[in-house]
Amino acid sequence: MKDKLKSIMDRAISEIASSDDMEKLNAIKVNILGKKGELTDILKGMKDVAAEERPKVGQMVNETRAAIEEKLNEKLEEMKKKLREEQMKAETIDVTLPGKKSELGHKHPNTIALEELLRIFTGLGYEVVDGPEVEKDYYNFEALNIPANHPAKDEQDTFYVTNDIVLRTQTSSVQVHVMEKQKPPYKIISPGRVFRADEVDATHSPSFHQVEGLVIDKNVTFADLKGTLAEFARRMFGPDTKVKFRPHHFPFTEPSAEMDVSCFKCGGKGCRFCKGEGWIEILGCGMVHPHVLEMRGIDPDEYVGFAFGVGLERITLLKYEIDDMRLLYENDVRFLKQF
Ligand code: 2NM
Repeated sequence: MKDKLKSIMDRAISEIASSDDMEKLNAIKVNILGKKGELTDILKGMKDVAAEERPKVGQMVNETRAAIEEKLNEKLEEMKKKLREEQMKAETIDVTLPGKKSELGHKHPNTIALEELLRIFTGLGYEVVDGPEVEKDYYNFEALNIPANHPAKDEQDTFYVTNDIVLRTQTSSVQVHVMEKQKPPYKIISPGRVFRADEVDATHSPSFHQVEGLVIDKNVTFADLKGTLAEFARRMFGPDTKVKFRPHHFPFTEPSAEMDVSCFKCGGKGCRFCKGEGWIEILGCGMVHPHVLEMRGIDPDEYVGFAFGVGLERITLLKYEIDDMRLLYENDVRFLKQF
């Protein structure tokens, strides 16, 4: 019996020593210590052992079992340690490597200019409103006193969706909606995308942005228009900016004017930037045409007002001294990063 136990023990030790993975180790455990294992067989054969010998044999079997279990555990720990070490090696992180920077986006120059413009007008008490880019012909043209035969309505100039639906050519259409839904007084500003059937070049694009303002109240005068737009010019282009109004024609305003600002590069002396003029054209404006008010059921003898329209891209190009509008739409990050 003693010999048999010793031979099991020796074989177990050599098998454990030579096994190189956990599965083999487990197989050894099952074969020797398991329910049908060799050591268990010996315990089952105890009934053939003389009664006085049984405690001694039992003790020997238990000691062998304990010794083999210890060897198995030692080997298992060794394997686990080796595995952990290999894993650690594979997962080493070089904390001295430079980190990966994620690219941070920022505002488009048009957005920066728009936000500045809106800050100025909301500061003057204007409310920002928007409306649909696809409009009924009526809201884009007729309600603004633009007659059916007006050249702006030509298919060469306007994108038609159907006969009486257009891509808006100006955001004044938004103001028609406001005048339709709410009673005066109004003091609103409507920024947004507009569309005109233009070929792309340095100063034109079929889609660009406008900001239009409208003030309607009792006793509003042309002096209010001049004061407001002069203040806007000073806040947008610098405190020394001067303004000049030139007579113009718009169907929706009477009288109408275009406003120039003194060149903020040369202060009005004339330079390359203002093409020697000393002045830069900035916006169109005027007193809202009585017919526009009448169409909305607003009595032109009681209410008067002024309106203006600014091309956002024009402001952006001037502000950042960009000489080609196409740069604003190409989304070249090298360009956009500069602002
Ligand atoms: C401009 C120039 C002058 C304008 C007119 C109106 C409305 F709705 F009151 F009729 N909104 N905007 C207007 C006036 C727009 O853009 C160059």
